[in-house]
Amino acid sequence: MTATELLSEIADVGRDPVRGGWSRHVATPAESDLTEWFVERAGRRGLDVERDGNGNTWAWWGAPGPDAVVTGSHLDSVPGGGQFDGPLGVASALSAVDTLSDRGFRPSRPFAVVVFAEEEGGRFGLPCLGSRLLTGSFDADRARALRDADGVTLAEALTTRGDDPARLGADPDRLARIGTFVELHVEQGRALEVPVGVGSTIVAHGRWRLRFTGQGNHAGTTATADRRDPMIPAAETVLAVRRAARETDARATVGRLVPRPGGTNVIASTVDLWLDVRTFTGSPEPVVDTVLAAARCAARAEGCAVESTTESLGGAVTLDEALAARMAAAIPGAPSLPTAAGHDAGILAAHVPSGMLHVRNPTGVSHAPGEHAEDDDVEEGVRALADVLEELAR
Ligand code: HGY
Ligand code: MN
Ligand code: MN
Ligand code: MN
Repeated sequence: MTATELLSEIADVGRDPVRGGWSRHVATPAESDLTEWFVERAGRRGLDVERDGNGNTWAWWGAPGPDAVVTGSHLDSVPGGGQFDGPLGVASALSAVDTLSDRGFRPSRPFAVVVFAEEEGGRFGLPCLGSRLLTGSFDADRARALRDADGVTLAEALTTRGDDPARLGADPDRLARIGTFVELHVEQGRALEVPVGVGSTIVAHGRWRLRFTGQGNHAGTTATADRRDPMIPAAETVLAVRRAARETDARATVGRLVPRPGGTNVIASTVDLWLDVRTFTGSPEPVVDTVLAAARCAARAEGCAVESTTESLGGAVTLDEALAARMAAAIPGAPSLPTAAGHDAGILAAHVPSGMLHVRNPTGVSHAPGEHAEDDDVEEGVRALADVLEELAR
């Protein structure tokens, strides 16, 4: 099957019936319709499927074993996300297996297609959760206690699914099996002038949550002078984020702001604000320090309190240069491409030689319905991935 056909199946299965669009909030790492779709599609190709203790799904072409060539991506998305971020890598991996089979190729070393769990952190708030747990770069006890928007912990979600939360955590044997990892991903930005680019670097990334606490009260009967309205320092902080980004090369975003209780005629008691910061050079922390100083100042001025929790999601990553050179040699004319998006390849890169292929996105839009890749470029990406995988697994 072509990757385009597989993508349209994923879109049908993963369409969000309530919110519409492609936001396929996967109850991660619990089972979901999309995981079942992948298991069925992999099974049709004679791949042996297994789920690891961290919710990642592995489809082996032949017996699992050491020095495996592994390719894949993720099937979860962000609210209102695009159709390609994640699914393009999974669909292209399955289609590349078809292409290699049609060529009469059989891998001479272990070979797997992997779907990592909760790459966007859309449910439990930590991106690349499945690959971080696999590699031991996030503590399993902290992971079990992560809560979704309804207050359900990851441990509860797993138990409900019939999975065992005790299985979460570093999986050194499984990690040691991976010889090389390659993730094909839709371009997130608009730099490519040819169908396929070879990933070079991944930005440093951090997330912070700020909670402003004031005094809930009546919107009409509370005089302005008597208010301790947490929405005010929150609003000041959103503007401080933009100022801090302008003064550096950082990309800083407030995409989520949650007042509680959330009544139109109610002065909020608390306002939660989530901050996402990426930097190409250095780390995000100095930018966040500037924002936190502004937030504390604004909170004091309004008579509110502010507390912050942080999750440094890792420094900038340089993908394996020897692998990138091998990939570029297999794809004539493919330029090298940095990315400002986080990826499972960036997590694995600290442990195994990891590489990325990016497929041109003419709109440059990502994490929104406008995200796009032309069919011809998608097929070009599959051909490139198949050529790279054949080179690595022969
Ligand atoms: O957030 C990111 O950069 C990625 O798309 N998960
Ligand atoms: Mn994404
Ligand atoms: Mn992605
Ligand atoms: Mn990714």
